[in-house]
Amino acid sequence: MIRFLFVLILVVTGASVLRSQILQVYPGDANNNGVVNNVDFLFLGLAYNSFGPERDPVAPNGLAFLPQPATPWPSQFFNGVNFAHADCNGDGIVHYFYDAFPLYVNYGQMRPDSVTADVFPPGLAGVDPAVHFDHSALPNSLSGGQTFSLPIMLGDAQHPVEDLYGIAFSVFLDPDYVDADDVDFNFNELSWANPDNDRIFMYKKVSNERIDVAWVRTDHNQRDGYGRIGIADFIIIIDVIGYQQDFVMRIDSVKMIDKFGNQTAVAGDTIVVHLSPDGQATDVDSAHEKDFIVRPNPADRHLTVKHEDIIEQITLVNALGQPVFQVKPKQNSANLDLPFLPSGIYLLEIRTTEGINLQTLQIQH
Ligand SMILES: [Ca+2]
Ligand SMILES: [Ca+2]
Repeated sequence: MIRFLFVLILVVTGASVLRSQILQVYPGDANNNGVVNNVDFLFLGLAYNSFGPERDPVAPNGLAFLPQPATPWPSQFFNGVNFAHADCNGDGIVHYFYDAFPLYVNYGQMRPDSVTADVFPPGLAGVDPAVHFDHSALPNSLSGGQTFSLPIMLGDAQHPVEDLYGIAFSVFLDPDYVDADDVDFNFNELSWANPDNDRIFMYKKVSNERIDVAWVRTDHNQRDGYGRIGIADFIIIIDVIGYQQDFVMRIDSVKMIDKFGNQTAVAGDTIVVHLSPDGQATDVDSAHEKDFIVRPNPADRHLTVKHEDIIEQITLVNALGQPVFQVKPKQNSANLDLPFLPSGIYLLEIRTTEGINLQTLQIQH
């Protein structure tokens, strides 16, 4: 009986060793945590130019997000994950495009059995370095259809970064004002972080409100410094005509790594973008530019107008210049029930004790 048990243990142990010699690679999940995202792109950089056994080159659906049998490579990441997982296309080398492509195609895929969430250590603004937009590059005000570019900065003189190898972060947008499909990121420029073009980058629209970004070096050398590393281009949605409100963009979910994969806390950013009304509607009394609220815009049958001064009269004028609606609230705010008006652009005149404000209003049913 004792001998039988001993043999059984040997058999079980031997089987587990055999099993461990074959890995199951999900193409794109370079860090093998069960989900494909911008953190995996950082792992491409960590394993860049490494070689190992290729997978079955003629396997059907070889790039699909399915378990693809793979022979382990000689190297592994700091967390014990084998480099074979970073060979997303299975050709035996980790390099750009061919391995980034399956990552891009399978982006957001999750393994049904197990997902271990990636860690994004929260940085503290003013204490840790931050990845942030260059706020000084933002125009004072923007209007519908206008493009603007914001440099992407990492660290500053007070909070420089040390041992930068790669960084992943997400940009959160307001889909009422910015179309995520029209946002571009560019990290091609030479900088303190990229003096030699030994870097790769990606960005991917995750939703109308979120774009994931990753930037990572490829030469296994890390950098110290601070300042500009790239630039982002945005365009204000043309339909915001008539809006006169601020909106916010954020950088969040930040993960910076050194060349070994150790992470450093890096803060994100919040930037407020100021919108101006379109050219037809200029403020008669510019001193009161920001002192009133009109919402919603576009409106259907209901409208709320608030002003810091007492509103004497509100008049809605159609595109022909004809008044189509008028009230005299004599107070700071008014909830209006509008008559049925054809969809289109109207001009709202808000007359207060202190002056007149004009605002375009879109009626939409
Ligand atoms: Ca992953
Ligand atoms: Ca490859």
